[in-house]
Amino acid sequence: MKPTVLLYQSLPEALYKKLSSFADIKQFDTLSLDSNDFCSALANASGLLGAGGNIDKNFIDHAPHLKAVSTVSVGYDNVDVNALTKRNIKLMHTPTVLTDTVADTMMALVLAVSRRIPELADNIKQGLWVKGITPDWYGTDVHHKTMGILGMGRIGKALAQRAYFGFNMNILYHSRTEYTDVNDRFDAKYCDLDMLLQQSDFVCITLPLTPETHHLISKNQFSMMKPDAYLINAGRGAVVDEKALINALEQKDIAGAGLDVFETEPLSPSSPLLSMKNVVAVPHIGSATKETRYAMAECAVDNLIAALSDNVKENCVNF
Ligand code: 8YV
Repeated sequence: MKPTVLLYQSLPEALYKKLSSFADIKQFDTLSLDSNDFCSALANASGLLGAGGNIDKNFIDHAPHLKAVSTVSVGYDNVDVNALTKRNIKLMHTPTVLTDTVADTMMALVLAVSRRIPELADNIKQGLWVKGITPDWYGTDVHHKTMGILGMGRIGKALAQRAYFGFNMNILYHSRTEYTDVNDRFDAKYCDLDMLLQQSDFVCITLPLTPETHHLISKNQFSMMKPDAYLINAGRGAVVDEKALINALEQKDIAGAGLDVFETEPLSPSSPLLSMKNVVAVPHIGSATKETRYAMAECAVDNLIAALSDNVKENCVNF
């Protein structure tokens, strides 16, 4: 008998077919314990596949037969991993396929905010380009500046590669571990957080959200940054204390921010961040290209099939 899989996002047709040849699929738009249909599907499901939502102990208590959760993401801060582990439920994720795409997004934010691309592109559209440009439209150079990378996992390394080889940047980084290969390849310097904040022109966050990283960047940390430095965040919103960020931008403690992630998503249209010219905010698009989202979905389907067949070779978070 085929296992039952609860799918809570859409899948490209070929991947849906692949999964349905292995499992009976019950599809929903989101995770919703308020719906009876959803709860009865969850009660029978061996596998769960989708992205986001709050997968906590209460949620998995509704899933007595669950054997594997396959998230279409690298991050899993929305999942209570301990609760899954206690129940012997595997958590699968997609750590490798999105690395380059997220690093590209971060570099795009670095350039967009420092060279003021969205702001100045908008000026043309508004008919404001009527003579040669004046210094008030000048941006700030990226090449040969110092990039400080917080978190040196796959994405941190891919960002360092772009910044060092593509833009001749100096690389500082802070992470749990020092990596000699990173030091050697990118002539990078491992340092503590304070030094990174004090010396970087671009402070780039690639960290996951954990109890240790929650609000790691707050009022004190902004006060250590150079007034002409930029904050770039494509890790998780809550690594940064957003109120303190807004305050730092208002007080001109820092020059600007390029943000892909926010404490609450979707970001409220009334957020003060959206009325600041020196903020480039994008709607959590780090991995959102056609190619990478397909690869992530494919990886998640393969992960779930492997986990439900007791054939896991990679991408398992907890076993
Ligand atoms: C996506 C991400 O937003 O993988 C992650 O952890 O943050 C992004 O790639 C996520 O996968 C939602 O689909």
